[in-house]
Amino acid sequence: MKHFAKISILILGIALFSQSCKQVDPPQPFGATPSQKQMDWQKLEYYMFVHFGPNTFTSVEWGDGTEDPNVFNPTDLDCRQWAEIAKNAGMKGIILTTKHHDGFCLFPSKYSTHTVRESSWRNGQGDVVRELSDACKEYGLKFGVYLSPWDRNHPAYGTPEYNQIFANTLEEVLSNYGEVFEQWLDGANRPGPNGKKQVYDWDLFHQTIYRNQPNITIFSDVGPDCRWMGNEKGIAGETNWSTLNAEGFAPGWDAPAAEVLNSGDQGGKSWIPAEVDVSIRPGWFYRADKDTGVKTVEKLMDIYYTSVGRNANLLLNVPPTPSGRIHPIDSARLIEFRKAREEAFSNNLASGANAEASHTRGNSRKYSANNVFNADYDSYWTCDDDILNPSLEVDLKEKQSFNRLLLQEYIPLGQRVYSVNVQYWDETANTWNDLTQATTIGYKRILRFPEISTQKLKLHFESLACPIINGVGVYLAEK
Ligand code: FUL
Repeated sequence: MKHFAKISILILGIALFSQSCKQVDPPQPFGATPSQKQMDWQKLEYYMFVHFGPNTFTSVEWGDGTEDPNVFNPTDLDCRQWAEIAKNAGMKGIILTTKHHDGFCLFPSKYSTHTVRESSWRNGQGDVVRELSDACKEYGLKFGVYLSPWDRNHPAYGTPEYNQIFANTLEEVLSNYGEVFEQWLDGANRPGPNGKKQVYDWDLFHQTIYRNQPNITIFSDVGPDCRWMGNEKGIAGETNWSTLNAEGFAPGWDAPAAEVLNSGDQGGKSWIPAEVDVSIRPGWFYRADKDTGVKTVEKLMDIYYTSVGRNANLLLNVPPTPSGRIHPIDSARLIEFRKAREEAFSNNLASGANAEASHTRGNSRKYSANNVFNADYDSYWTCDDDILNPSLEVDLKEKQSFNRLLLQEYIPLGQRVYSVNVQYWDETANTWNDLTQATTIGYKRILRFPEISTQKLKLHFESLACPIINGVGVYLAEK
């Protein structure tokens, strides 16, 4: 009999082992999903915006296109300094205003008479786009371009001819300076110098952009590749879907309401993730009288939590001074901001934790709960297709004090979770108590709450399709 029991246990063991090793198919993608280039873009998380041009010298936000090109005269332009600062700040790239609403081109465009060529700066031989794109290559940074379709200088603005002129200008910038990771298309559209409003040919613009840079991400109010998130304060929606119903909408006046852009559309037809654009200073362009208005590190951390911490990329504007260099106040602040992020997120208190899930897909080890702790982006915990409300218990192995919880959904298979409720274990009362809750997760979600000491957490998910979680981190950030 004893012998028989041993054999039975062995058979059971083998059965369980082979069950856990058997090939269980991953979940099918759910709804709209990111392309590979959108995934690459999302992983950049944080990069620099640079507003630079005649406005830097005239102290206005919107030049009207009548400014003398000679006002543009940086005495000590140093794009390598911008790149070095961006690199040291932990940023992954730089997007430059190559042509703002005043129409002035920071490169010698063939399609305009309002450019660096018409200025006496470097005897009309200068090219800021060349210098910055070279500096980005040297420092291993991505290079992106902003070009305003709205042009307050160009005489053809407001006529059908302008569309081709703008497409030609895009082509110039996108074919002469190497790889461009993002094309920033500003939706602003007001009457031009002749009082006429332009009807933009977005299809022509998009075709031109993709023809020259097949891997580029196009930003506008409504994508097609990433979207504006509805304000310039750095605050993405607490609910933030990377999906949007963009059909029938266009950038500018025809864009969806700001609140819609802020939260995206649950179940939206297209994958159009949010990008948060915000300035480190009160305006987009440098003004000496705003040197005291550079955002504090606390404010920048807040913005980090409401952008990267809410499933959006952060595009932080750092405008150079009329000398052509970034002000020391701004660069010092960027380093403090980097240190604050490192201080908060360098020590993951869940790195050696153990997780138990209420459900695991096919009971397969391939989808086991502990996958949420490893660094491999493509390994995750998930459940069978019909499980929409599973829970995950995290055992930190010992009591830990913390005040941040970082969650990541495996978005290559779509954004699914619409609610997560977090409880902590109260060992004295022997109960699970509510700690915090959130709606969407997406690529990355960081939850903030008052410091708590506990050994165990329980996460309850509610999801449109079986949730797929590839990251859980627990941190203690300075208050
Ligand atoms: C807006 C522009 O009008 C501002 O000047 C700035 O460039 C900002 C990033 O986009 O639409």
